Amino acid sequence: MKIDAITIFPEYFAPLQLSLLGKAQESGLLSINVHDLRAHTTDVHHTVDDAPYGGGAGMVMLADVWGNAIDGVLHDDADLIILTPAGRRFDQQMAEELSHAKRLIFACGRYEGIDDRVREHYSQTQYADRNIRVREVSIGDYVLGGGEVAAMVMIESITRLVPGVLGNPLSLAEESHNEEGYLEYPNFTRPKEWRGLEVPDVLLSGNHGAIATWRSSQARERKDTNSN
Ligand code: 6GU
Repeated sequence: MKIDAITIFPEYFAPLQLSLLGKAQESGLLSINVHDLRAHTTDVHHTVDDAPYGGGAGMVMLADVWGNAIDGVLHDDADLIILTPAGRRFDQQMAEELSHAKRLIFACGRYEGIDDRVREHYSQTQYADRNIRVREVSIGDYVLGGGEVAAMVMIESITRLVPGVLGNPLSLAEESHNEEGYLEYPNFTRPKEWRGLEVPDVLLSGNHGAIATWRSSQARERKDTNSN
């Protein structure tokens, strides 16, 4: 999988070099390239935004600068993801879908977002015919300062589903097993007693049927407790 991210703050993406994602890039399983939007500005001040037509608060990012930046990384068979709090909510199902993609391009908007003609332009049939699909995505119902952190959340959750990226594929199988609405059960490790709190007896019983039953009832209870 090849990932490009376009941003005015490339430094935000430094953590992607750590841990399993860093290893997956070293092994060639994954390539992640971060691009500075300002490299595509056309004036001496490196302007990336301007006041909105029609008035109102904040600034809007320039279509021309974004168009130049996106054209620089665009390939056939790509998903162009525009990060905006007004987008479709990201979830595990979208992560699973995007984990099969060949190329992902993340456009990280700041301020009041990107001129809407960018979305409109890359949604045209000439791009659809090249199997380029545009989507606006949000990671949840709260407002961030920009799309960078949202893109990183998506990159981490998508890439760990790419075969070979996660250390232990068994935990993936168990996760998908739990996808139909069950949150995971509580886990315990040594010691058997900690600050007066004991590990549930059933987990020490060696009775795998009883353990499975206990875990599924605990997962259900946890889901109820933590539901909004
Ligand atoms: Cl993708 N961008 C911003 N600015 N805020 C968000 C978001 C994205 N997703 C949730 N909140």
